[in-house]
Amino acid sequence: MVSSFAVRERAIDLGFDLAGIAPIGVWKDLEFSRRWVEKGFNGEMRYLENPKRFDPHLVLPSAKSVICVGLVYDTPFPCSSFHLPVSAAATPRAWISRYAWGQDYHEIMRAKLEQLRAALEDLAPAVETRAFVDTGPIVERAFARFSGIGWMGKNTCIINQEKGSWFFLGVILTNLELAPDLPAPDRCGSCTACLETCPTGALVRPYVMDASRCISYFSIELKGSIPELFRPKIGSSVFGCDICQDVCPWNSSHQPSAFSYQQSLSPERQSADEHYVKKAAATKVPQFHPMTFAPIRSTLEEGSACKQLTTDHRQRTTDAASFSLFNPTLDALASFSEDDFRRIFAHSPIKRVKYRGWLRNLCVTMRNSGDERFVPWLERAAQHSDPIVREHAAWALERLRSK
Ligand code: B12
Ligand code: SF4
Ligand code: SF4
Repeated sequence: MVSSFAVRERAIDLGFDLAGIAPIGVWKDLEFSRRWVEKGFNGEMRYLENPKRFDPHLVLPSAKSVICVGLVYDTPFPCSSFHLPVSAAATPRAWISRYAWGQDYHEIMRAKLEQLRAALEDLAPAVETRAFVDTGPIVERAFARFSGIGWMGKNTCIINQEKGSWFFLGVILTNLELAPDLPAPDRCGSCTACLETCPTGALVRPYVMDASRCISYFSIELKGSIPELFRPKIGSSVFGCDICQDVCPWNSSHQPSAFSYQQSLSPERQSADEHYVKKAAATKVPQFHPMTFAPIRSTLEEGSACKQLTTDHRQRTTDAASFSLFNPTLDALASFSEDDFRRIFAHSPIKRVKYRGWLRNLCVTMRNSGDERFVPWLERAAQHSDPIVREHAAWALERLRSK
Protein backbone atom coordinates (compact mmCIF):
# COMPACT_ATOMS: atom_id res chain seq x y z
CA MET A 1 0.00 0.00 0.00
CA VAL A 2 1.54 3.32 -1.10
CA SER A 3 0.89 6.28 1.18
CA SER A 4 -0.03 9.76 -0.04
CA PHE A 5 2.72 11.07 2.21
CA ALA A 6 5.36 9.03 0.33
CA VAL A 7 4.11 10.31 -3.03
CA ARG A 8 4.12 13.95 -1.90
CA GLU A 9 7.58 13.49 -0.41
CA ARG A 10 8.97 12.08 -3.69
CA ALA A 11 7.45 14.99 -5.64
CA ILE A 12 8.98 17.62 -3.36
CA ASP A 13 12.36 15.81 -3.43
CA LEU A 14 12.26 16.02 -7.24
CA GLY A 15 11.97 19.81 -7.05
CA PHE A 16 8.24 20.44 -7.32
CA ASP A 17 7.15 23.30 -5.07
CA LEU A 18 3.70 21.89 -4.38
CA ALA A 19 2.21 18.41 -4.32
CA GLY A 20 -1.16 16.99 -3.32
CA ILE A 21 -3.61 14.20 -4.04
CA ALA A 22 -7.09 14.73 -5.50
CA PRO A 23 -9.87 12.16 -5.71
CA ILE A 24 -10.83 11.02 -9.22
CA GLY A 25 -14.48 12.00 -8.70
CA VAL A 26 -14.55 15.76 -9.24
CA TRP A 27 -17.64 15.29 -11.40
CA LYS A 28 -19.34 18.58 -10.51
CA ASP A 29 -16.38 20.57 -11.83
CA LEU A 30 -16.05 18.45 -14.94
CA GLU A 31 -19.75 18.98 -15.61
CA PHE A 32 -19.14 22.72 -15.16
CA SER A 33 -16.36 22.51 -17.76
CA ARG A 34 -18.67 20.73 -20.22
CA ARG A 35 -21.35 23.41 -19.81
CA TRP A 36 -18.67 26.09 -20.11
CA VAL A 37 -17.77 24.79 -23.55
CA GLU A 38 -21.45 24.51 -24.53
CA LYS A 39 -21.80 28.23 -23.79
CA GLY A 40 -19.03 28.93 -26.30
CA PHE A 41 -16.63 30.35 -23.69
CA ASN A 42 -13.82 28.36 -25.33
CA GLY A 43 -13.88 30.52 -28.49
CA GLU A 44 -11.98 28.68 -31.24
CA MET A 45 -10.12 26.36 -28.81
CA ARG A 46 -11.87 23.25 -30.15
CA TYR A 47 -9.56 20.88 -28.26
CA LEU A 48 -11.47 21.89 -25.11
CA GLU A 49 -14.53 20.10 -26.56
CA ASN A 50 -12.85 16.68 -26.42
CA PRO A 51 -15.28 14.41 -24.44
CA LYS A 52 -12.28 12.76 -22.73
CA ARG A 53 -11.82 15.99 -20.76
CA PHE A 54 -15.09 15.43 -18.91
CA ASP A 55 -14.39 11.83 -17.89
CA PRO A 56 -10.86 10.86 -16.76
CA HIS A 57 -11.81 7.16 -17.08
CA LEU A 58 -11.80 7.65 -20.84
CA VAL A 59 -8.12 8.56 -20.45
CA LEU A 60 -7.13 5.89 -17.92
CA PRO A 61 -9.97 3.41 -17.20
CA SER A 62 -8.33 2.19 -13.97
CA ALA A 63 -7.74 5.71 -12.57
CA LYS A 64 -8.55 6.10 -8.87
CA SER A 65 -6.49 9.12 -7.78
CA VAL A 66 -4.85 12.19 -9.30
CA ILE A 67 -1.44 13.42 -8.13
CA CYS A 68 -1.23 17.20 -8.64
CA VAL A 69 2.04 19.10 -8.60
CA GLY A 70 2.97 22.77 -8.92
CA LEU A 71 6.23 24.30 -10.17
CA VAL A 72 6.76 28.00 -9.41
CA TYR A 73 8.00 30.17 -12.30
CA ASP A 74 8.04 33.53 -10.53
CA THR A 75 11.19 35.68 -10.89
CA PRO A 76 12.08 38.93 -9.05
CA PHE A 77 10.84 41.38 -11.66
CA PRO A 78 8.07 43.95 -11.27
CA CYS A 79 4.50 43.44 -12.39
CA SER A 80 3.10 44.05 -15.80
CA SER A 81 3.11 47.23 -17.74
CA PHE A 82 -0.53 48.02 -17.29
CA HIS A 83 0.82 50.45 -14.71
CA LEU A 84 3.25 51.67 -17.36
CA PRO A 85 1.12 52.45 -20.45
CA VAL A 86 2.71 51.34 -23.71
CA SER A 87 3.04 54.97 -24.79
CA ALA A 88 4.26 56.42 -21.47
CA ALA A 89 7.94 55.68 -22.00
CA ALA A 90 10.16 57.47 -24.49
CA THR A 91 10.64 54.10 -26.14
CA PRO A 92 7.38 52.16 -26.15
CA ARG A 93 7.62 48.88 -24.28
CA ALA A 94 5.94 45.56 -24.73
CA TRP A 95 4.69 43.00 -22.25
CA ILE A 96 5.33 39.29 -22.52
CA SER A 97 3.65 37.11 -19.93
CA ARG A 98 5.81 36.15 -17.01
CA TYR A 99 5.35 32.47 -17.72
CA ALA A 100 6.97 32.85 -21.15
CA TRP A 101 10.18 34.71 -20.23
CA GLY A 102 12.29 31.57 -20.02
CA GLN A 103 12.37 28.02 -21.30
CA ASP A 104 9.18 26.20 -22.29
CA TYR A 105 7.55 24.84 -19.14
CA HIS A 106 6.19 21.84 -21.04
CA GLU A 107 9.75 20.59 -21.47
CA ILE A 108 10.77 21.22 -17.85
CA MET A 109 7.57 19.90 -16.27
CA ARG A 110 7.43 16.86 -18.55
CA ALA A 111 10.98 15.81 -17.56
CA LYS A 112 10.15 16.18 -13.86
CA LEU A 113 6.83 14.35 -14.22
CA GLU A 114 8.64 11.43 -15.89
CA GLN A 115 10.98 11.30 -12.89
CA LEU A 116 7.98 11.24 -10.57
CA ARG A 117 6.43 8.43 -12.61
CA ALA A 118 9.65 6.45 -12.26
CA ALA A 119 9.59 7.08 -8.49
CA LEU A 120 6.02 5.77 -8.34
CA GLU A 121 7.09 2.64 -10.20
CA ASP A 122 9.76 2.11 -7.54
CA LEU A 123 7.09 2.40 -4.85
CA ALA A 124 4.55 0.18 -6.65
CA PRO A 125 5.99 -1.75 -9.62
CA ALA A 126 2.57 -2.57 -11.20
CA VAL A 127 1.31 1.01 -11.02
CA GLU A 128 -0.55 2.48 -14.02
CA THR A 129 -0.04 6.17 -14.70
CA ARG A 130 -0.74 8.86 -17.30
CA ALA A 131 1.07 12.18 -16.86
CA PHE A 132 -0.07 15.55 -18.24
CA VAL A 133 1.06 19.11 -18.36
CA ASP A 134 -1.30 21.46 -20.13
CA THR A 135 -1.72 19.74 -23.48
CA GLY A 136 -3.63 16.53 -22.62
CA PRO A 137 -7.41 16.00 -22.40
CA ILE A 138 -7.53 16.79 -18.66
CA VAL A 139 -9.12 19.74 -16.85
CA GLU A 140 -6.10 20.18 -14.61
CA ARG A 141 -7.48 22.88 -12.31
CA ALA A 142 -10.58 20.78 -11.56
CA PHE A 143 -8.28 18.27 -9.83
CA ALA A 144 -5.76 20.77 -8.49
CA ARG A 145 -8.37 22.64 -6.50
CA PHE A 146 -9.29 19.43 -4.65
CA SER A 147 -5.68 18.39 -4.01
CA GLY A 148 -4.90 20.88 -1.25
CA ILE A 149 -2.24 22.72 -3.29
CA GLY A 150 -4.40 25.82 -3.64
CA TRP A 151 -7.88 27.23 -4.08
CA MET A 152 -9.36 28.45 -7.32
CA GLY A 153 -9.30 32.25 -7.28
CA LYS A 154 -11.98 34.48 -8.76
CA ASN A 155 -9.54 34.99 -11.63
CA THR A 156 -9.82 31.17 -12.18
CA CYS A 157 -6.14 30.55 -11.31
CA ILE A 158 -5.12 28.10 -8.61
CA ILE A 159 -3.62 30.15 -5.77
CA ASN A 160 -1.46 28.86 -2.95
CA GLN A 161 -1.46 30.83 0.27
CA GLU A 162 2.36 30.93 0.45
CA LYS A 163 3.42 30.78 -3.21
CA GLY A 164 0.74 32.88 -4.91
CA SER A 165 -0.45 31.77 -8.36
CA TRP A 166 2.71 31.99 -10.50
CA PHE A 167 3.10 28.23 -10.82
CA PHE A 168 2.48 25.62 -13.49
CA LEU A 169 0.43 22.55 -12.86
CA GLY A 170 1.17 18.95 -13.71
CA VAL A 171 -1.10 15.96 -13.03
CA ILE A 172 -0.61 12.21 -12.92
CA LEU A 173 -3.64 9.95 -13.16
CA THR A 174 -2.98 6.67 -11.39
CA ASN A 175 -4.70 3.43 -10.46
CA LEU A 176 -3.21 3.75 -6.96
CA GLU A 177 -5.80 4.31 -4.29
CA LEU A 178 -4.27 7.29 -2.47
CA ALA A 179 -5.90 9.13 0.41
CA PRO A 180 -6.93 12.55 -0.96
CA ASP A 181 -5.77 15.75 0.69
CA LEU A 182 -8.20 18.27 2.14
CA PRO A 183 -9.05 21.05 -0.36
CA ALA A 184 -7.47 24.43 0.46
CA PRO A 185 -9.99 26.99 1.72
CA ASP A 186 -10.98 29.83 -0.62
CA ARG A 187 -9.12 32.94 0.57
CA CYS A 188 -10.39 35.46 -1.99
CA GLY A 189 -12.82 36.83 0.58
CA SER A 190 -14.48 40.06 -0.49
CA CYS A 191 -11.65 41.00 -2.91
CA THR A 192 -12.68 41.62 -6.53
CA ALA A 193 -9.45 43.25 -7.82
CA CYS A 194 -9.04 40.82 -10.73
CA LEU A 195 -12.62 41.26 -11.94
CA GLU A 196 -12.31 45.04 -11.79
CA THR A 197 -9.00 45.33 -13.64
CA CYS A 198 -9.45 42.83 -16.45
CA PRO A 199 -9.35 45.18 -19.47
CA THR A 200 -11.68 43.10 -21.63
CA GLY A 201 -14.33 41.97 -19.12
CA ALA A 202 -13.28 38.34 -19.68
CA LEU A 203 -13.97 37.47 -16.03
CA VAL A 204 -17.72 37.49 -16.50
CA ARG A 205 -18.37 36.63 -12.87
CA PRO A 206 -16.27 35.36 -9.97
CA TYR A 207 -14.56 32.06 -10.92
CA VAL A 208 -15.82 32.13 -14.51
CA MET A 209 -13.89 33.30 -17.54
CA ASP A 210 -15.25 33.84 -21.02
CA ALA A 211 -11.96 32.85 -22.65
CA SER A 212 -13.11 34.20 -26.00
CA ARG A 213 -12.63 37.70 -24.49
CA CYS A 214 -9.27 37.09 -22.80
CA ILE A 215 -6.09 38.80 -24.03
CA SER A 216 -4.18 35.53 -23.53
CA TYR A 217 -6.61 33.89 -25.91
CA PHE A 218 -6.36 36.66 -28.51
CA SER A 219 -2.58 36.87 -28.40
CA ILE A 220 -1.72 33.15 -28.10
CA GLU A 221 -4.56 30.83 -29.04
CA LEU A 222 -6.53 32.69 -31.70
CA LYS A 223 -5.07 31.99 -35.12
CA GLY A 224 -7.12 34.46 -37.17
CA SER A 225 -8.09 38.09 -36.91
CA ILE A 226 -8.36 39.72 -33.47
CA PRO A 227 -11.78 41.40 -33.17
CA GLU A 228 -11.28 45.14 -33.70
CA LEU A 229 -13.26 46.03 -30.59
CA PHE A 230 -10.65 44.32 -28.41
CA ARG A 231 -7.47 45.48 -30.14
CA PRO A 232 -7.10 48.77 -28.20
CA LYS A 233 -7.66 46.89 -24.92
CA ILE A 234 -4.69 44.64 -25.60
CA GLY A 235 -2.42 47.58 -24.75
CA SER A 236 1.22 46.52 -24.79
CA SER A 237 0.64 42.74 -24.56
CA VAL A 238 2.53 40.98 -27.32
CA PHE A 239 2.15 37.52 -25.79
CA GLY A 240 -0.32 36.57 -23.03
CA CYS A 241 -1.62 38.69 -20.17
CA ASP A 242 -0.77 38.80 -16.47
CA ILE A 243 -3.06 41.56 -15.21
CA CYS A 244 -5.55 39.51 -13.18
CA GLN A 245 -2.63 37.83 -11.39
CA ASP A 246 -0.56 41.00 -11.02
CA VAL A 247 -3.32 42.70 -9.06
CA CYS A 248 -3.90 39.68 -6.84
CA PRO A 249 -2.84 40.44 -3.26
CA TRP A 250 -1.56 36.86 -2.95
CA ASN A 251 1.09 37.65 -5.58
CA SER A 252 2.36 41.07 -4.58
CA SER A 253 3.95 42.81 -1.69
CA HIS A 254 6.63 45.41 -1.04
CA GLN A 255 9.72 43.29 -0.61
CA PRO A 256 13.37 44.37 -0.33
CA SER A 257 14.54 42.23 -3.25
CA ALA A 258 12.08 43.95 -5.56
CA PHE A 259 13.30 47.27 -4.19
CA SER A 260 16.92 46.44 -5.02
CA TYR A 261 15.86 45.55 -8.54
CA GLN A 262 14.21 48.97 -8.78
CA GLN A 263 17.48 50.67 -7.99
CA SER A 264 18.80 49.48 -11.33
CA LEU A 265 15.92 51.08 -13.27
CA SER A 266 15.95 54.52 -14.88
CA PRO A 267 14.18 57.25 -12.82
CA GLU A 268 11.28 57.16 -15.29
CA ARG A 269 10.78 53.42 -14.76
CA GLN A 270 11.31 53.70 -11.04
CA SER A 271 8.45 56.12 -10.58
CA ALA A 272 6.18 54.02 -12.78
CA ASP A 273 6.97 50.91 -10.78
CA GLU A 274 7.17 52.30 -7.29
CA HIS A 275 3.54 51.67 -6.42
CA TYR A 276 3.60 48.13 -7.58
CA VAL A 277 6.60 45.90 -7.08
CA LYS A 278 6.93 42.16 -7.23
CA LYS A 279 7.66 40.06 -4.21
CA ALA A 280 10.91 38.13 -3.92
CA ALA A 281 11.83 35.47 -6.48
CA ALA A 282 10.44 32.08 -5.73
CA THR A 283 11.40 29.81 -8.62
CA LYS A 284 14.20 27.32 -8.13
CA VAL A 285 14.46 26.76 -11.89
CA PRO A 286 17.09 29.02 -13.51
CA GLN A 287 15.64 28.37 -16.96
CA PHE A 288 12.50 30.32 -16.01
CA HIS A 289 14.48 33.58 -15.74
CA PRO A 290 14.10 35.98 -18.70
CA MET A 291 16.07 35.21 -21.85
CA THR A 292 18.55 37.94 -22.77
CA PHE A 293 19.50 39.12 -26.27
CA ALA A 294 21.87 41.46 -28.06
CA PRO A 295 20.79 43.31 -31.20
CA ILE A 296 23.16 42.88 -34.14
CA ARG A 297 21.96 45.89 -36.13
CA SER A 298 19.62 48.83 -35.62
CA THR A 299 16.38 47.27 -34.48
CA LEU A 300 13.86 48.85 -36.83
CA GLU A 301 15.88 48.16 -39.97
CA GLU A 302 14.53 45.68 -42.44
CA GLY A 303 15.99 42.22 -41.98
CA SER A 304 17.84 43.08 -38.81
CA ALA A 305 18.67 40.26 -36.44
CA CYS A 306 19.35 39.40 -32.84
CA LYS A 307 21.37 36.77 -31.13
CA GLN A 308 20.66 35.19 -27.82
CA LEU A 309 23.25 36.38 -25.34
CA THR A 310 23.11 33.74 -22.72
CA THR A 311 21.43 30.48 -21.95
CA ASP A 312 21.95 31.08 -18.26
CA HIS A 313 18.92 33.28 -17.92
CA ARG A 314 20.05 34.65 -14.56
CA GLN A 315 23.13 36.22 -16.07
CA ARG A 316 22.80 39.97 -16.40
CA THR A 317 24.70 41.84 -19.06
CA THR A 318 26.35 45.24 -18.98
CA ASP A 319 25.85 45.77 -22.72
CA ALA A 320 23.51 48.79 -22.89
CA ALA A 321 21.94 47.60 -26.13
CA SER A 322 21.01 44.18 -24.79
CA PHE A 323 17.49 43.39 -23.71
CA SER A 324 15.55 40.59 -22.10
CA LEU A 325 11.98 39.36 -22.41
CA PHE A 326 11.09 41.29 -19.26
CA ASN A 327 9.25 44.40 -20.53
CA PRO A 328 11.42 44.79 -23.68
CA THR A 329 11.08 47.69 -26.08
CA LEU A 330 8.65 47.10 -28.92
CA ASP A 331 11.26 47.88 -31.54
CA ALA A 332 13.59 45.24 -30.08
CA LEU A 333 10.89 42.60 -30.52
CA ALA A 334 10.06 43.95 -33.97
CA SER A 335 13.67 43.33 -35.00
CA PHE A 336 13.28 39.52 -34.98
CA SER A 337 13.39 38.04 -38.45
CA GLU A 338 11.49 34.80 -39.08
CA ASP A 339 14.76 32.88 -38.68
CA ASP A 340 15.49 34.66 -35.39
CA PHE A 341 12.00 33.86 -34.18
CA ARG A 342 12.34 30.15 -34.95
CA ARG A 343 15.81 29.87 -33.49
CA ILE A 344 15.33 32.01 -30.39
CA PHE A 345 11.96 30.58 -29.44
CA ALA A 346 12.64 26.93 -30.34
CA HIS A 347 12.48 26.07 -26.62
CA SER A 348 10.09 28.81 -25.52
CA PRO A 349 6.28 28.76 -25.15
CA ILE A 350 6.26 31.74 -27.53
CA LYS A 351 6.78 29.44 -30.52
CA ARG A 352 3.08 28.48 -30.20
CA VAL A 353 1.98 31.78 -31.74
CA LYS A 354 4.17 31.25 -34.86
CA TYR A 355 5.86 34.12 -36.65
CA ARG A 356 2.69 35.34 -38.36
CA GLY A 357 0.90 35.57 -34.98
CA TRP A 358 3.91 37.39 -33.53
CA LEU A 359 3.78 40.00 -36.32
CA ARG A 360 -0.01 40.31 -35.96
CA ASN A 361 0.37 41.02 -32.23
CA LEU A 362 3.18 43.52 -32.84
CA CYS A 363 0.95 45.44 -35.27
CA VAL A 364 -1.71 45.80 -32.56
CA THR A 365 0.72 46.95 -29.86
CA MET A 366 2.46 49.36 -32.24
CA ARG A 367 -0.88 50.99 -32.99
CA ASN A 368 -1.65 51.11 -29.26
CA SER A 369 1.68 52.86 -28.63
CA GLY A 370 0.59 55.79 -30.82
CA ASP A 371 4.23 56.09 -31.92
CA GLU A 372 4.60 57.13 -35.56
CA ARG A 373 8.16 55.80 -35.72
CA PHE A 374 6.58 52.41 -36.34
CA VAL A 375 5.04 53.52 -39.64
CA PRO A 376 7.89 52.23 -41.89
CA TRP A 377 7.86 48.83 -40.13
CA LEU A 378 4.07 48.65 -40.46
CA GLU A 379 4.28 49.61 -44.14
CA ARG A 380 6.53 46.62 -44.72
CA ALA A 381 4.18 44.39 -42.69
CA ALA A 382 1.29 45.62 -44.85
CA GLN A 383 3.07 43.91 -47.79
CA HIS A 384 3.53 40.60 -45.94
CA SER A 385 2.52 37.37 -47.66
CA ASP A 386 0.08 36.50 -44.85
CA PRO A 387 -3.37 38.15 -45.13
CA ILE A 388 -3.87 38.34 -41.34
CA VAL A 389 -0.58 40.23 -40.90
CA ARG A 390 -1.48 42.55 -43.79
CA GLU A 391 -4.92 43.28 -42.34
CA HIS A 392 -3.60 44.10 -38.85
CA ALA A 393 -0.80 46.25 -40.30
CA ALA A 394 -3.27 48.21 -42.46
CA TRP A 395 -5.54 48.72 -39.44
CA ALA A 396 -2.62 49.98 -37.36
CA LEU A 397 -1.33 52.27 -40.12
CA GLU A 398 -4.70 53.86 -40.69
CA ARG A 399 -5.01 54.75 -37.03
CA LEU A 400 -1.42 55.90 -36.56
CA ARG A 401 -1.62 58.14 -39.62
CA SER A 402 -4.99 59.66 -38.67
CA LYS A 403 -3.49 60.45 -35.26
C1 B12 B 1 -7.52 26.75 -22.24
C2 B12 B 1 -6.52 27.30 -21.25
C3 B12 B 1 -6.38 28.68 -21.19
C4 B12 B 1 -7.35 29.63 -21.85
C5 B12 B 1 -8.64 29.68 -20.98
C6 B12 B 1 -8.34 29.91 -19.49
C7 B12 B 1 -9.51 29.58 -18.58
N1 B12 B 1 -9.59 30.29 -17.47
O1 B12 B 1 -10.31 28.69 -18.86
C8 B12 B 1 -6.52 30.93 -21.92
C9 B12 B 1 -5.77 30.99 -23.25
C10 B12 B 1 -7.32 32.23 -21.77
C11 B12 B 1 -5.53 30.69 -20.79
C12 B12 B 1 -4.88 31.70 -20.13
C13 B12 B 1 -3.94 31.46 -19.13
N2 B12 B 1 -3.44 30.28 -18.75
CO1 B12 B 1 -4.16 28.58 -19.33
N3 B12 B 1 -4.80 26.85 -19.68
C14 B12 B 1 -5.78 26.44 -20.43
C15 B12 B 1 -5.94 24.91 -20.28
C16 B12 B 1 -5.28 24.25 -21.51
C17 B12 B 1 -7.38 24.46 -20.13
C18 B12 B 1 -8.19 25.29 -19.12
C19 B12 B 1 -9.64 24.89 -19.11
O2 B12 B 1 -9.98 23.73 -19.12
N4 B12 B 1 -10.54 25.88 -19.13
C20 B12 B 1 -11.96 25.64 -19.06
C21 B12 B 1 -12.47 26.05 -17.68
C22 B12 B 1 -13.92 25.68 -17.45
O3 B12 B 1 -11.68 25.32 -16.81
P1 B12 B 1 -10.88 26.01 -15.61
O4 B12 B 1 -10.65 27.45 -15.80
O5 B12 B 1 -9.73 25.15 -15.30
O6 B12 B 1 -12.12 25.97 -14.67
C23 B12 B 1 -12.37 25.38 -13.49
C24 B12 B 1 -13.08 26.39 -12.75
O7 B12 B 1 -13.53 27.38 -13.63
C25 B12 B 1 -14.24 25.61 -12.11
N5 B12 B 1 -15.36 26.49 -11.88
C26 B12 B 1 -15.49 27.77 -12.13
N6 B12 B 1 -16.66 28.22 -11.71
C27 B12 B 1 -17.28 27.21 -11.20
C28 B12 B 1 -18.52 27.13 -10.64
C29 B12 B 1 -18.97 25.91 -10.19
C30 B12 B 1 -20.32 25.82 -9.61
C31 B12 B 1 -18.15 24.77 -10.29
C32 B12 B 1 -18.59 23.47 -9.81
C33 B12 B 1 -16.86 24.88 -10.86
C34 B12 B 1 -16.46 26.10 -11.30
O8 B12 B 1 -14.52 24.58 -12.99
C35 B12 B 1 -13.37 24.26 -13.72
C36 B12 B 1 -12.82 23.00 -13.20
O9 B12 B 1 -12.54 23.09 -11.83
C37 B12 B 1 -5.13 24.64 -18.97
C38 B12 B 1 -4.39 23.29 -18.92
C39 B12 B 1 -5.37 22.15 -18.72
N7 B12 B 1 -5.26 21.14 -19.56
O10 B12 B 1 -6.21 22.19 -17.85
C40 B12 B 1 -4.13 25.83 -18.92
C41 B12 B 1 -3.82 26.44 -17.55
C42 B12 B 1 -5.14 26.59 -16.81
N8 B12 B 1 -3.30 27.75 -17.88
C43 B12 B 1 -2.36 28.17 -17.11
C44 B12 B 1 -1.74 29.45 -17.19
C45 B12 B 1 -0.43 29.63 -16.47
C46 B12 B 1 -2.34 30.47 -17.95
C47 B12 B 1 -1.96 31.95 -17.97
C48 B12 B 1 -1.39 32.50 -16.67
C49 B12 B 1 -0.97 32.22 -19.13
C50 B12 B 1 -0.80 33.69 -19.47
N9 B12 B 1 -0.18 34.49 -18.61
O11 B12 B 1 -1.23 34.16 -20.49
C51 B12 B 1 -3.32 32.58 -18.34
C52 B12 B 1 -4.14 32.79 -17.06
C53 B12 B 1 -5.48 33.41 -17.33
C54 B12 B 1 -6.49 33.05 -16.26
N10 B12 B 1 -6.92 34.03 -15.48
O12 B12 B 1 -6.88 31.88 -16.16
C55 B12 B 1 -2.05 27.17 -16.02
C56 B12 B 1 -2.71 27.64 -14.70
C57 B12 B 1 -1.84 27.48 -13.47
C58 B12 B 1 -2.56 27.99 -12.22
N11 B12 B 1 -1.77 28.31 -11.21
O13 B12 B 1 -3.76 28.08 -12.16
C59 B12 B 1 -2.67 25.85 -16.64
C60 B12 B 1 -3.22 24.86 -15.62
C61 B12 B 1 -1.56 25.20 -17.50
C62 B12 B 1 -0.54 24.46 -16.65
N12 B12 B 1 -0.44 23.15 -16.80
O14 B12 B 1 0.16 25.04 -15.85
N13 B12 B 1 -5.42 29.35 -20.52
S1 SF4 C 1 -5.46 37.24 -18.43
FE1 SF4 C 1 -5.87 39.44 -18.82
S2 SF4 C 1 -7.60 39.51 -20.26
FE2 SF4 C 1 -7.48 37.40 -19.43
S3 SF4 C 1 -8.90 37.41 -17.70
FE3 SF4 C 1 -6.90 37.93 -16.85
S4 SF4 C 1 -6.82 40.20 -16.94
FE4 SF4 C 1 -8.50 39.55 -18.24
S1 SF4 D 1 -7.42 39.40 -7.09
FE1 SF4 D 1 -8.68 39.05 -5.25
S2 SF4 D 1 -10.55 38.05 -6.04
FE2 SF4 D 1 -9.02 37.92 -7.66
S3 SF4 D 1 -8.08 35.93 -7.37
FE3 SF4 D 1 -6.81 37.39 -6.22
S4 SF4 D 1 -7.66 37.40 -4.11
FE4 SF4 D 1 -9.16 36.39 -5.46
